[in-house]
Parts: sequence; C-alpha cells; structure tokens
Amino acid sequence: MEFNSLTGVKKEFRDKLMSLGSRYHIHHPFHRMMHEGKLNRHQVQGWVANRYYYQIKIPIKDAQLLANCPDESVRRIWLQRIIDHDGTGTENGGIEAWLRLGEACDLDRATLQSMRMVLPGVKFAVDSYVNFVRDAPWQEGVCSSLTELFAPEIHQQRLTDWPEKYPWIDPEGLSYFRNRLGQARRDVEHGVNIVLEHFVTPAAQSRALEILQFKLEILWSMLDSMYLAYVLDMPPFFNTNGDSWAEK
Ligand code: AHQ
Repeated sequence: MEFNSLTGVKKEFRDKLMSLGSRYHIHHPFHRMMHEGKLNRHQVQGWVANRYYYQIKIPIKDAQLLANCPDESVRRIWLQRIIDHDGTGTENGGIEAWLRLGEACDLDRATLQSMRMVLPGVKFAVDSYVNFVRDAPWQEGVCSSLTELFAPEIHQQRLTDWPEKYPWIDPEGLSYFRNRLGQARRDVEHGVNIVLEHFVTPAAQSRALEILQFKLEILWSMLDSMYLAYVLDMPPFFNTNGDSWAEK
C-alpha cells in the first residue's frame, strides 16, 4: 500500500503518526548543537559512545520481536534488520560501521566495546525499549520502530554537516549514516504497512500513537542524559566525592 496515496481513516491515522515528528530527537538541543557544528570533540565522542549501546541493542530488540511473531512472512522480512546490524560472514553490518565511526572520531573500538562511557540514563532508556518489545505483542513492537519515519532526514543532516562542521572526523567513518538512509526507508515501508493493517479501530490507533510517543521519549531522554553530562558538565555523581563516574 502506497503510504502517500492513502484515503479516509488510514490517511487520518497516517497523518497523526507523522504529526508526532515534531517530537523527534532531531529537535533536541543536543542534536541542534550537532547540526550547527557547536559540539566539541568530547561531546561528539560521548554521543558516539552512548549511541553504540543503542546500536548493539537494536538486533537484540529485533530478535525479541521475531520470537514473538508467528507469521513467517513477516519474520522473513524482519530478519533483514538483524543482518543489517550484525552483518554476515562476508559483509560487515551496522555495528562494525559504528565502531568505525568511533575510530573516525578518535575513539578506539575497545573504549566503545567496554561500554564504560554509557550513561545510566542512556542504558535505562535503551533497555526499556528492548524490554518493551520483548513483552509486547509483535505488532506493537513493529509500531515502536516507526520513529524511523523521521530518521532519513537526521542521517542526511549528519552526512551533509559533519564533513564541513567537524573536519577532524574522517568522512570515511560516516558510512553508517549512508547505509542507514536506504535501510530506514525500506524498514519503515514494511513497518508502516503492518501498523496500518493491524491498528484499525480508534482504540487501537490511539494505542499505536501512545507506543510511538513512548519510543520518541526514549530517543529524547537518551539525549537529555548526554546534554547533562557533556554540555552542562554534570555527569552522574559529578558533585559527590569527586571520583569521576566514567572512570569507575
Ligand atoms: O541507526 C538506527 C537504527 O538502526 C534504528 C532501528 C530503528 C528501530 O528499530 O527502532 N530505529 C533506529 C534509529 C537509528 N538511528 C537513530 C539516529 O538518530 O541515528 C534514529 C533511530 C530511530 O529513529 O528510531
């Protein structure tokens, strides 16, 4: 079903889903600073290291959804999402590309893989996403991925901005964003069709909007934690006995 040629109730529902784009994390102050070239090296590195935790949990989340889904035609398509992140024996996936993004930002792989820079608030937000999909009906899990309706713009923004505004970052490292442009569009088309077909009553459609709002809050609160730590210099326990939280 062509997303843009809907009519009637489905079009109304689609428009309501799209209207939540105003709450997408592209509008978060941290992302606005990134877009305007205002982040320093430490702030970019903090973002990359914390988003690494999100990236490695996406295939776990997708596997949870597969485990809940009895429809092999859906599983066959959804499986690609795991491959996109984990790669195959011959092709690197998004997790490897994210490690290379880290290296392009002068963060070695071991530092990202140690997770020692992952802020508690980021961990709690990401874990709540994985746990939601583990426990929810698979169709609700699909709905929670629809924040990617708004993702192509944010990936394109980084591809456009970073070479000019962060010249110290090796542009080779941006391949994650480049790959994600097409993958996000493909994933969202599949996800939206499932959501439009499954969430048909007014009550179901308000549930779908609630789920999308929940995921928008996850993405927003991840950046809240990063803004506190890296922009306001208030990492967890910054005002206690002085031992730096990240080094523990
Ligand atoms: O890199 C991202 C990614 O692989 C995914 C999978 C999808 C999901 O299943 O929830 N959402 C998502 C997102 C990725 N990148 C975010 C970004 O800002 O770079 C955007 C995020 C999303 O919009 O949900």
